[in-house]
Order: sequence, then C-alpha cells, then structure tokens
Amino acid sequence: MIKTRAAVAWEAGKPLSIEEVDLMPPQKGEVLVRIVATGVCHTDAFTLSGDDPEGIFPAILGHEGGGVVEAVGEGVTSLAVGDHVIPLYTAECGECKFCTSGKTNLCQAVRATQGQGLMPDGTTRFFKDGQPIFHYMGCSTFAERTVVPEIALAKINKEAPLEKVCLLGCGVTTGMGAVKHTANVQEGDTVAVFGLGGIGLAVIIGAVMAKASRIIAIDINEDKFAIAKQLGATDCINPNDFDKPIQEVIVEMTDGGVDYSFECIGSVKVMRSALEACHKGWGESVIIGVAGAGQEISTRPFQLVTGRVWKGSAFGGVKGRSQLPGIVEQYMNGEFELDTFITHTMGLEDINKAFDLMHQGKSIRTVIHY
Ligand code: NAD
Ligand code: DAO
Ligand code: ZN
Ligand code: ZN
Repeated sequence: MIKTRAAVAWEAGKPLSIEEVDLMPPQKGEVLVRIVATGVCHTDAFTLSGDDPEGIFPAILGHEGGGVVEAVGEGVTSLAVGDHVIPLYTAECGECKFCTSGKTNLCQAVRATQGQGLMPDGTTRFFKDGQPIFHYMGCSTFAERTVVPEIALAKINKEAPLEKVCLLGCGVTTGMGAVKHTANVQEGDTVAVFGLGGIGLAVIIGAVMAKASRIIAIDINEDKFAIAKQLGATDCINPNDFDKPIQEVIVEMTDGGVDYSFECIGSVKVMRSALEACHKGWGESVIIGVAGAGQEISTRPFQLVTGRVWKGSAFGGVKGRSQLPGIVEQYMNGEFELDTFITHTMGLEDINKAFDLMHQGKSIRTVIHY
C-alpha cells in the first residue's frame, strides 16, 4: 500500500476530512497518478450535498485534475512514468459501441463500475484502516495520489501548466465543447447563457471563438457580470430585474429568440426558460446543468412542434483521449485563456473553504494545489 493525503467525504452534507489514506498500487490496465492540482466543480458540491442519485459514501471526490504518472499497472502501453495527464470522467476506450458510433463521447467501457465508485474489476483502491473508500467519477482528484484506468487518462503536453489546464478536465472543456460540438454555433449566431459559473463562462468563451454576434449572459448574481463582459458577453441580465419571465425578455431583445441557449445551472425551471428563449423554427437549447435526483423538465410540446430543439451535453461532447490533448494545445497557442476562471487557489487542507466560496457565489473556480 502507498500512503496518500486525501480529502475524504465520509457522509453527505458534512465537510471533507483531510487524512492520510492507503492506496493500492495500480492493477492491470490502471495507472497511478500524482495529482498536481485540481479544480472544485459544482458537481462535487452536488454529490456532497446528497442530491446526486449516484452519490455514494465514503468517497474521495474531485474530477477536474491534472497530474503526473508515477507508475503503471500490467498491460498499460499508452502511458509511461513521467507523462502528464488529465483524468477523464468520461473515458474513451475507442472500441465500444459508443466510441465507434461516431455519434457520442459517452464511452461505456467502465461506466457501470465507475457509477458505483469502483474500479473496473469491481473493487476500490482507497482504504482507511482497512475500510474501502469509494472512487468518484473514476477520478478522485481530491487525493494527492489516485489510481485511474488507462482509458480514462488523456496524455497532454508536458509544457502545459497543470495548475491551470486541470480546468480542462471538466468545466472549461464542458462549456466550450457544448458550443462547438453539441450546438455547433456558427459565425453571426445569437446565444443566451443561463448561469455564469465556470461552465457558463466557458460557454461564453466558446461562443466568442465561434464568432457569435450576440451573447446574452443571465444570472441572479450580478457579481458575475464583470467577468462575463470581460470574456465577451454583449448583454448581462438579471431575471429578478423584470416583472415577466426571462424568456419573454430575451425573445423581445432578439426579434423572436436566440439561435442557441445553454442551461449551465441545473435548474429544471431555468431549463424551460432556456428552451423557450429560443427562436421559433430553429432555435436549439442545450442542457448542461445537472438537476437534482428525481426532477423532471417540462414545456408545452408545441414549443418543439414549432421547431425548437432540446439537447443535452456531457463533457462538451469531447472525446477525452483523442480530443483533449488538442484543446490543451489550443490553450498553449493562446486561443483562449484560463486565468480568469481561477479566482482562488489554496492547499488541500483548506478545501472546505473552496466549497464555502462556491456556495456564497464568490468564486468561479478554486484550484487546489498539492
Ligand atoms: P456554479 O455554481 O459555479 O455556477 C452556477 C451559476 O448559476 C451561478 O453563477 C449562480 O448564481 C447561477 N444561478 C443559480 N440559479 C440561477 C437562476 N435561477 N437563474 C440564473 N442564474 C442562476 O456551477 P458550475 O460549476 O458552473 O456548474 C454549473 C452546472 O453544470 C452544475 O449543475 C454542474 O453540476 C453542471 N455540470 C455539468 C457538466 C456536464 O458535462 N453536463 C459538467 C460539469 C458541470
Ligand atoms: O455515460 O451514462 C453515462 C454518463 C457519463 C457521465 C456524464 C456526466 C455529465 C454530467 C456530470 C457532470 C460532471 C462533472
Ligand atoms: Zn465538473
Ligand atoms: Zn468506449
């Protein structure tokens, strides 16, 4: 067993506990990664809250990391000690029906065990005093060392700063990818972005890169507007400033609705607004936010009959092993920036403060440095 420092979620709704845990060496097809930095995403908070139907405890959360390979298990051929990697909560085996479909990034090779907090052989690698601790989304980046399946690691440029490109392990790739891969926004299109956290701001970056003509940013926390404008939002609006539904406001602002909208909150009520803010005949709304267990979306079917389209997007439709290294290169070439997202940095011992800052609406991303 290897000893590693980790933030353990012993039960839902309780602060994480920083402790030394035991970690088994990587088994067949697995890789030991020393995590250099990890972002804290809203999805970590969602799972910790107890609202995640797949939430399982005790667990080591975290899924937005960057690290260095320290050891490889039997049969691992695509990675070697010293490689720089980003763990992927959506693996890419390249062989399953999903990977070969050409239609989705949702590889299912390790999905079943991953959803149960287990490695592909059905067991965990983390233990405390002999008690198994579950993995999270196949990543568990809130541990200084973690074990990840080979097919769930993207090998990236060693020159890339891991304390920044870790954000490409979830939030930034999710938002930018939803614009490019899921919606395929084109030059001149109009866009509405609901929710200006890490995901929504990354949608704005993606929309700017796609040369959208108008980017309407919507949030109930106006503190988010300055960064949204800095990144390229053309209009920032607060639904609480209007005495009519926000979709009506947007339809009026845009002569009938936007070409594309993105829900980046996880509110089923806002998902409806986002759909109904789309233009009749062609407007498309992409759901990115993750709603609480058991919640359902609704609208009048006539919204769809009259040409609006409702879609969803996971990890921005990006295939992690084959496409994420290229996104890291785009960052290295200065095609987009990451600094604006990183509002706070801290050590693992302060990780509960990162959750507090998120809940208080004071952070975009806190990056934990090990
Ligand atoms: P965040 O908490 O940082 O940001 C959410 C933003 O929404 C905040 O700025 C908040 O003020 C705003 N907001 C809340 N209620 C609102 C309302 N009624 N109207 C307008 N704005 C409102 O979260 P994040 O990290 O950006 O994540 C956003 C969502 O995306 C979460 O649900 C997360 O679980 C999900 N997510 C999905 C994927 C995916 O692949 N689909 C990946 C990562 C995160
Ligand atoms: O293949 O069934 C599947 C699910 C793959 C994971 C998709 C997760 C997307 C939303 C979670 C937010 C992640 C941080
Ligand atoms: Zn995330
Ligand atoms: Zn696959």
